[in-house]
Amino acid sequence: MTPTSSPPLADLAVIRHFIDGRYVESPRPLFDNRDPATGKVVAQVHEADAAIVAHAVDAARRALQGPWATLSGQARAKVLRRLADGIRDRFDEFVAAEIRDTGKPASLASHLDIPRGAANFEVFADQIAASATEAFRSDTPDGRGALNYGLRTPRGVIAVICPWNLPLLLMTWKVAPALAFGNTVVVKPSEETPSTTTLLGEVMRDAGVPDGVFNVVHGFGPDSAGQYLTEHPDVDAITFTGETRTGTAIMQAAAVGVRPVSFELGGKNAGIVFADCDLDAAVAGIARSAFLNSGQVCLGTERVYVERPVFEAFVSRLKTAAEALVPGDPWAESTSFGPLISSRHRDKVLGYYARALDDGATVVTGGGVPQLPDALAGGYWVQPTIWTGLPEDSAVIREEIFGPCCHVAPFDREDEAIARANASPYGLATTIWTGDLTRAHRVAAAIEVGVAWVNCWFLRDLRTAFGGARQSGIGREGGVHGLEFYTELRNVCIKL
Ligand code: NAD
Ligand code: 6OD
Repeated sequence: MTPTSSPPLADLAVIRHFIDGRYVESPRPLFDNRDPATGKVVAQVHEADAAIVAHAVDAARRALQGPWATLSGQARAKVLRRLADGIRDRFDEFVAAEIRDTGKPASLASHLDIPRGAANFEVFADQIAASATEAFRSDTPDGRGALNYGLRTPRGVIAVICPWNLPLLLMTWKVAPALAFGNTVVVKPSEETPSTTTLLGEVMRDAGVPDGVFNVVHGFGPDSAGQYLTEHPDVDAITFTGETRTGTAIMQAAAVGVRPVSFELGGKNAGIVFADCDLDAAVAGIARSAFLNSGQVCLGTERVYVERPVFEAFVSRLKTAAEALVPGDPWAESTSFGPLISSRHRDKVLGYYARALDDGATVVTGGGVPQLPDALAGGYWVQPTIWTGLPEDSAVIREEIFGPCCHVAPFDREDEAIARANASPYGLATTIWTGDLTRAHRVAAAIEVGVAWVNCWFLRDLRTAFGGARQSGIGREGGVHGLEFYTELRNVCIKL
C-alpha cells in the first residue's frame, strides 16, 4: 500500500554515524541535508573525519572475531530474515526517510525502494544454504586419489560505498551478501541520502546483529569519509556503486594493499525497438526505462533505436506517455514524477538539455523546467524530455546524463542497430523489443552488456548475475555470484 503522509522522523533531524552498535557524533561542522522536492534543509548530518572512519573500521575488524564469526549459517540466515522483517515493521518510516532524501513519489518508494531493501536480505539468507563448494579427486601420478575441496572464508571488513538514486535498495544489495557470507561492513551512503542507512542501524540492533558488524559513516568523497574509508589499510575489500570516474579514483586507492573491488558503474544504455514488437508494450517499457525515478536509474535508456516503419508512431506515443507524467508533492496520490537529487545535478542535466539544442536536436517534448506550485518552486525539477535528430557523435548521445530524457533515432537494419548500440565505452544494460524470439536471442547475444532484457526492463530475479561490461563495472553480484567477491576461496588438498 502507498502511504499518503509522512510519519514524524524526529530521530533523523540530526544524522549521526552508527559505529559499534551506537550512534556517534564527530567534530567536523555538520552539513545540510535538503529535500529535493522543495530545496529546503530537512536535517543536519555529521561528517566523518579520518578518526571516525578509523573507529568504524576498527569496530568492524574486532567484530570479525566476535560472536558473528561463530554463528552457524542457519543462524546467520535467521538474522538476515529478521532484518527483512525489521524493515517491513518500520515500512512507513523507511518510505518517509527515502522520500525526504530523494523527493521521489511515495508510490515509487513504497513499491520499489523499500520492498527491495527488505527482499535483498531474504534472498541472501537463501543463498547461505544454496552456496555449494567444489571438489576434485586428483589424477596425477604424484597425487592420484588426493581429495581437493574448496573452502570459502569471509573476506573480512568490507567498505560499501553507495550512490543516491535508490539508496536503501542499492545499499542492502551489497550489505546483505556481505553479511550473509560472514563479513562485517562499514557503509558510506551518499551525502545526498543519509537517512535510510542510518535508520537501518536501529533495525540491525533490534534484530540482534552483534555490535560492530554493521557500521555507517557519513560524509563526502574526496578529503572526507569516502576517501578515508577506501584508503584505510584495514579495509579488506571495497564494493562501490556510482560514477565510472569515481570508480577510477577508488580503484587507485584499492591498489595500495592490492585489495579487491566490485564496481557497479555508469551506463549509456540503448533500447532497440523492432517493427515486429508489441508497440504498446514497447512504448510503455521504454517510457518506464527513460523516466522512472526521473531518469536517475543506472539501467535507464537514454538512447532509443526504432526500426523505421514504426518510428513516427513510436515517437508520437512516447511523447504522450512522457506528457502523462505528473510532477508534484511526493505524497500526493496523483504524483508520478519526482525532482532530481540536487541543484548541482539539475544544472548538469539542464546543461545537456541546452547542448541538445546546440547540436541541432528536435525537441519532441520537454526540454525545460515544469511549472509547479510555490511550495515546490525551490525544488530541483526538470521536464521529461525526448529528442530526435541528433548526430551520433553528440555528447547528448555519448555521455551519461542520468536525467529523465532520451534520444530516439530510426534504423533500417538489425546489424546497424547492434553496431549503434555497441558504440559506447559503457556496457551496462539493454532493452530489446521484438516479437521474433530467434532475433531476440541473436540480438541479446550481440549487445555487449551485463544485462539484456527482452520485452521488459528492470525485471529482476535476484539470484541472477548483475553487473556491467566495459566501463560499467567490474565483477558480478547477485545470488551465488557474489561469493567470488565476498569470500576468499581456499583449496584444501588432502593426500589420501
Ligand atoms: P558518485 O560516484 O558521485 O558517488 C557515489 C558515492 O561515492 C557517494 O557516496 C560519494 O560520496 C562517494 N565518493 C565520491 N568520490 C569518492 C572518492 N574519491 N572516494 C570514495 N568515495 C567517493 O555517484 P552518484 O552521483 O552518487 O550516483 C550516480 C552514478 O551512479 C551514475 O553514474 C550511475 O550510473 C551510477 N550507478 C550505477 C549503478 C549500477 O548498478 N551500475 C547503480 C546506481 C547508480
Ligand atoms: O536491481 C539491482 O539489484 C540493482 N543493483 C539495480 C541498479 C539500479 C541502478 O540504478
